[in-house]
Amino acid sequence: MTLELETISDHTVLGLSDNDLLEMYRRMVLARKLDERTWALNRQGRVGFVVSVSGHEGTQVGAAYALDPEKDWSLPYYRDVAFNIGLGVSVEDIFLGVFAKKSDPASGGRQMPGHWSEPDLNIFTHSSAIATQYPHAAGIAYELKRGGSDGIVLVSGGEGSTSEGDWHEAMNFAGIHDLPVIFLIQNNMYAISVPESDQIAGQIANRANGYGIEGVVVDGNDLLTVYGATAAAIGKARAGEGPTLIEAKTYRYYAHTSDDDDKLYRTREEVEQWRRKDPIPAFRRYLVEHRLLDTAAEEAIDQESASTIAAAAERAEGAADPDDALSRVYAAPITPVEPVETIEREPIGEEVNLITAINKSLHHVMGLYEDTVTFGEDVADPKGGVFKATAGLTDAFGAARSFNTPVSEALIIGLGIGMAATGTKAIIEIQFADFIHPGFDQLVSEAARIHYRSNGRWECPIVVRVPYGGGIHGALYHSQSIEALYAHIPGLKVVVPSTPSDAKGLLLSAVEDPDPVMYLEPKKLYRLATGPLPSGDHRVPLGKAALRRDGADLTIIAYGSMAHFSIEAADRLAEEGIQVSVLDLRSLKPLDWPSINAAVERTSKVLIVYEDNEFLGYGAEISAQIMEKSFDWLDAPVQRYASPDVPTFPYAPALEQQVIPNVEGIIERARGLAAY
Ligand SMILES: Cc1ncc(C[n+]2csc(CCOP(=O)(O)OP(=O)(O)O)c2C)c(N)n1
Repeated sequence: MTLELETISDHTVLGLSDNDLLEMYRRMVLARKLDERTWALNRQGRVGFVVSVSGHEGTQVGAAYALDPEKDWSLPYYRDVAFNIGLGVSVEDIFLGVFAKKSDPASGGRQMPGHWSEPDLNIFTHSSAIATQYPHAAGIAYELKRGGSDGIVLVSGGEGSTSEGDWHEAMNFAGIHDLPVIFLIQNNMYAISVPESDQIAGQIANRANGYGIEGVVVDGNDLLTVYGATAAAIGKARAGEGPTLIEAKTYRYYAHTSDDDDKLYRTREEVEQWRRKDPIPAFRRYLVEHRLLDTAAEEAIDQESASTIAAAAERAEGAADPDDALSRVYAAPITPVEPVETIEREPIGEEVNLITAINKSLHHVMGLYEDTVTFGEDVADPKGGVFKATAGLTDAFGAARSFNTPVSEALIIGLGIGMAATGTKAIIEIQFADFIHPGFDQLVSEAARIHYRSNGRWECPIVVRVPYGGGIHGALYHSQSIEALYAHIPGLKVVVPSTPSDAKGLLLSAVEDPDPVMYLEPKKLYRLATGPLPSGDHRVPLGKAALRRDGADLTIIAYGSMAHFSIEAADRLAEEGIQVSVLDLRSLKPLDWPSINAAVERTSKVLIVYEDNEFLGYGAEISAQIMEKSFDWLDAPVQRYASPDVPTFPYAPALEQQVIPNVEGIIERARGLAAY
């Protein structure tokens, strides 16, 4: 149900003391003066970029005042200057961000100003991508609820953000699970230049109804009303009664940012009209009427704010500039040093196929670490995943640790990111690689960048399991190879097991790693690849290739199902007297360069086999590195055998066979290379 909340005209009903009111007023004044100072610095050319808060102070100070940063979490958006002041972020820390200084606690100068983050106050880092914060909020709220905390989450954004899928997916999930989360939408009627009429059909708060959530509309310029609505929503969430959507109607007085010219899309009359509803004079009048503020007290607050700002800006401007753009890409950087030059011995263990190994390894790792959860589409029992990878996990560990999600890939990955912020390790399942694309933004713009963009203050340890690849007649949408897209991204690690023992070893290492790891499962091998599954805590280090065959004539570099086929090809070539090494990469990022280099030095000829499209595929990178770094050892050009430039893979068996690399093709190319 949507409620239009009445303006609150008496603070005593809210349980606020006189001091509370004065403190709220002080925070609004501080935020306004900080904004004005930042604009002035921008015009003087001393700071690069301003995201203005002026006009939103009533909403932001009111909402923040209702939170308890000791146990509550906040996910602000870029305009939330006053909200952050309200949470306890110091003016100096804000200026360190504005001046992009090394000691900027939010990002060390790596992000634009206004990209808030403060682990000590439970303020989670955010990006510039509109609406990506909502699934994170849902993930944090899920963990607070699962852990039995009475902490709640407040996530904030503009009205434009409610047009993004991430917002709807998070609202839906919050509604399904009755999560303790408040969606605060600051509706200032413009998303840059786009007016509300081009953005939203109907009313934002009404959208809550569709998700089983209560929606309320408040006058965002009325501090007490916003405080009252937020406090009520928080009380409800703490009592386990679920989420609330608060739509606060407000206005920004300046352009969207210092790069915008609002005269193009708003009249000065309109701005003036809204300035007459300015939350600061309105609240000042309230305080004066209630004899809480006189001229002397007002001037004292003005002066105190001005001097706080002047001193903070001066100190921040004089602080050291950042000088290190290269560190903290990974929480645990891995640089392989020792090459593998001997065939990896098969471990001892029960003989299983790849999918059974993955299933048993998930059971093992979730038993080992209580802070793990797994979720995705169809993951929960009784189905246990469309490939049965997660079968039995709900029964073994409970519905809170192994659960189904809606069909919402951005949400699925975003939930994991939010959970990671609370210290929980999500082992996410994406049903098919072909359907990960809606989650691309969450992986690339969020998970991969969280450590870097927070200058190392947050980690994002998630494992994203993804069945990928062809050879199973899955056609165009159940066959894709996605490794090159993700291995390209700094901050992500990408692994591909091709044997049951590696499936376990890489899973355990991925779960124990503090960075986001994409764990690609070659689904062609689910039943085809069999081998021993070691018992106990078997680990395969990330960034270490395996030599599967040793031969002096040439090396095939492959991974996933193509490693499997390359071994078969090598066995057959041996019968013809051609001795082939097969290097199974296992880790695509980090890449085991020393082992590749050693293989080049041993055999001087290299064929790279991968089933993705050849053009700009993963093999192109290996080939380029060999040419650049090991050219002198080569006796022949490095060759690639991969899929041609067509969408992978057409359905009819005859069509798929025409495109996907196969054993005969490997043999043919290896023969040619050996004879070169
Ligand atoms: C996903 C995405 N698309 C586009 C942009 C560019 N952009 C930055 S701010 C903005 C408008 C956002 O408006 P709104 O959510 O209403 O917040 P406001 O700035 O008005 O407070 C756009 C389109 C972006 N940052 N992210």
